[in-house]
Amino acid sequence: MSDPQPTYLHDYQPPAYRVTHTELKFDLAPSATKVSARLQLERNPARGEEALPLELDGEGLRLERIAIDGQALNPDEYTQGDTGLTVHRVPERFALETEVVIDPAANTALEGLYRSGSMFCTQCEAEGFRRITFYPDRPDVMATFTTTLIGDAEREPVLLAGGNPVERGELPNGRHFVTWEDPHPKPSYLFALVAGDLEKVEDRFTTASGREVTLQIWVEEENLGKTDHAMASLKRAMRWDEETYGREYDLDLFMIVAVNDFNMGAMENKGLNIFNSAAVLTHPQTATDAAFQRVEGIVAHEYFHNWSGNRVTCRDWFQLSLKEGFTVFRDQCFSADTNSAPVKRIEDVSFFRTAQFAEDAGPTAHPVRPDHYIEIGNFYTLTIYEKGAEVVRMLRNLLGWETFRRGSDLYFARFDGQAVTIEDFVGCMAEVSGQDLSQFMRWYAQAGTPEIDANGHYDYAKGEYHLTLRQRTPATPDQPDKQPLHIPVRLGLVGTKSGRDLPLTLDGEALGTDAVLHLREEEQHFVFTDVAEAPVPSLLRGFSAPVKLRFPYGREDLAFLLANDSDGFNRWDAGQRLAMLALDDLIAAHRNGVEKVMDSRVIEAFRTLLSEESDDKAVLAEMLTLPSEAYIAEQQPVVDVDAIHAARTFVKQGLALALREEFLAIYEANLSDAPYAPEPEQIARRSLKNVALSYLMSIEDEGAIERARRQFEAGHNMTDVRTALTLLTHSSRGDLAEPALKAFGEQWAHDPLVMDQWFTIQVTRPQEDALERVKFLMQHPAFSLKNPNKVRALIGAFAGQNRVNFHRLDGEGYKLLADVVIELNRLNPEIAARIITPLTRWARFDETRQALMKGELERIRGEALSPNVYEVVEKALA
Ligand code: B3K
Ligand code: ZN
Repeated sequence: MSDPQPTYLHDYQPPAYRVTHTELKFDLAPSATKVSARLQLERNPARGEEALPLELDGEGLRLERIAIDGQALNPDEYTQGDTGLTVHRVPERFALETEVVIDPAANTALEGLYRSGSMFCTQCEAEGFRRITFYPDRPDVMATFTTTLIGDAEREPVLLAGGNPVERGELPNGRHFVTWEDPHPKPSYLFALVAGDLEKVEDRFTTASGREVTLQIWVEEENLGKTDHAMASLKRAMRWDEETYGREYDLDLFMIVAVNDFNMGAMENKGLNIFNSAAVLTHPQTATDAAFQRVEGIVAHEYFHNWSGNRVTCRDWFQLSLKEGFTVFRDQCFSADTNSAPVKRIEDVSFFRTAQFAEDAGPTAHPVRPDHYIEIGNFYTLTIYEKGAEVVRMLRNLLGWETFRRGSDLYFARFDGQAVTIEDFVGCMAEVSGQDLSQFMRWYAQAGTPEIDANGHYDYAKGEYHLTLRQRTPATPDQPDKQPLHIPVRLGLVGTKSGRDLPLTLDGEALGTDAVLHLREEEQHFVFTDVAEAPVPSLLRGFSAPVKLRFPYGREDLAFLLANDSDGFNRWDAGQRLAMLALDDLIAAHRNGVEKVMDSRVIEAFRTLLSEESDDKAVLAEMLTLPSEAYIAEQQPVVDVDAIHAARTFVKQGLALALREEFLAIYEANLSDAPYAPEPEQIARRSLKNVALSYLMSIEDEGAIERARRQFEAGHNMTDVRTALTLLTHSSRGDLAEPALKAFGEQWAHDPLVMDQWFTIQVTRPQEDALERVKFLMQHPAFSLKNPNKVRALIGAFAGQNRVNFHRLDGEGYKLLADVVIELNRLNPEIAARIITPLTRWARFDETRQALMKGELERIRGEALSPNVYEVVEKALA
């Protein structure tokens, strides 16, 4: 087998043929489904006058018949290879008919048509449709679809596809059929079907212009009681998109289906969204607050794609962030509007700075718009999604909401029904605003996290504050030299006497108390005049750009900002920076074998937080949460997992010992018997209470252990139960944890989503037996390597969240992950190429661990690899 070859953006050419209509018929059978296709094709003038051969993608298809305009082709009229089929000569306009047979039951990659339990379902993005039939499987070929599904009336009473059902009927031998028509031209990646024994929950939505839309959520019968929240979220999202972006739904029917085996969270197929059951099903007894919020966000995200993705789609897969970055930005704003906006921003940024920064610093770093790939399935990344969303957020901030909205309106109006590029999107924003966004476009082309070094001083005599900003983006693979970016830096100057934001005057212009500086050069100086008192600068407010900003803050400065900054996000960030300074000292102490001493300023800062009556409990809970081990690791030149774990534990225990009474009071004050609701106010109380409990449990305070035990046994809701069970399991009190785990495992043996949590709780414990537990649990009847949720819950959680045990010095953690990758490379390459991530970050560790990790990567490289794993491993070992 030759090495897989990259595809390059600069090689893009329009398709030689367009499909105007696609007619599909599926005769469903688990191991031999017959797919008959009839495509109306015509030469594409955009490609030129020449009569080119017809190239179709197709993988793993057994061809039974091929005909043009009713005339079967002779074997010498076409060539079939591993990845497709070429018809040498075709007319200018013609109908192509094919019949192929595929094997859904053998499809463990979960791309194309596959089985999930007893259901049939599809996943076509990015290139799954070619595993269903021969087709120009690229997003710039858009056609209307008519789909007929034939199934067994008893086994598959429900037959769904995108669009509207137009015909149904009985057939001989207990078979039946349904025909669906989708009037909106769509690319093949948005095709979907589902067949099986499903039940539905139905609701209605009337659009702003009066269209009556039927909303359906299809699930297996036992999950009928778990759809309320998803349905409510869907309706809120539909209304929000009308009110915020002026976007209405465009079919009479919108369906969501929950499936248990799914590679991602969900998929925005036109009219028929297919969801990982974990991203749609909720119940107070089985799902945590975080899961409720995740469901709300994903339901909204997929719905929003109906415009940003489906009506206007991507010309090619290099433009993936055109739909994903914009849609993530839209779902973030929706969640911010629906819940607590400051907390949403803190959560998003906290995750972003941990995980996307790490991606940018690793061997798979790539720009928001990559210029080449081997396997597009590897590019559904934090950079494309989350950094893409940050770039759109910067545009919104640069233009202001009103102008941004006009740009969005123009984009949707001008490109409706088309497959377009990132230039088209940014071009609309430039056009409506009159701004020159050419330098801004570098955000799409340049990989890596820009770093800003900021310095400032106050000139008492002149009443001036001088600020210098210097930017630099470190080299990333394939991109040694970087150009300066256009970086919006939002800031305020907080007066040290008044504790208030001071008025900002720059070059004689009054800017209010909160302004945006435009950093475009490598280095720029800003002189603020009429500054009446010495300030502490509050920089990069709201995380106004996805960069690392360094400023030589002293601990007093940070404690001051934590208490006084008017920007909620920066108050939180000041607390994180303060904790980081203390953690850095403790990490050094641990490494040098010096006695650790708790920084009293951190204790005092926390005491102040705990003593103030906070009106925003959710923000307080975030402020009380220490930076995660993963985030701390990101800040270290060489990651020492043991020192980080020890330092963080030490700070947590130090705070718990010093503030025991305060944490106890918070815990007690936020207990509640109110019936569970996933509402911001309740969620805030629970998270505050549970943060307090986790501090108290870090010192295994007897009262706290008793409270955790009671909280578990009360079984009020999954948020509380899971927190209590996690704290017990991660403590040294095996006598309490083991019976609790056993009871929980037995109680929920029937519920795969709860069992996922049961796996994660156990394999993330810091005790030394964690790795043995992983191995043991991999044999559990509820575990399967074929199910991506199980792989994530057990293997992903261990390798990603249990840092001390995954990085064991005997290399057993690495070996276990490599074994799983090798197995998954055969079963499900997309998941294999994701789960391998922690091993690819070897360069961040000490030499011993580097050698062990590289050794495992080499072992993987010795296998016959899928293009997915091949691409990642080659980059990791380059
Ligand atoms: N667009 C899908 C991605 C699925 C791709 C998997 N290979 C999910 C989403 O972003 O909404
Ligand atoms: Zn998406």
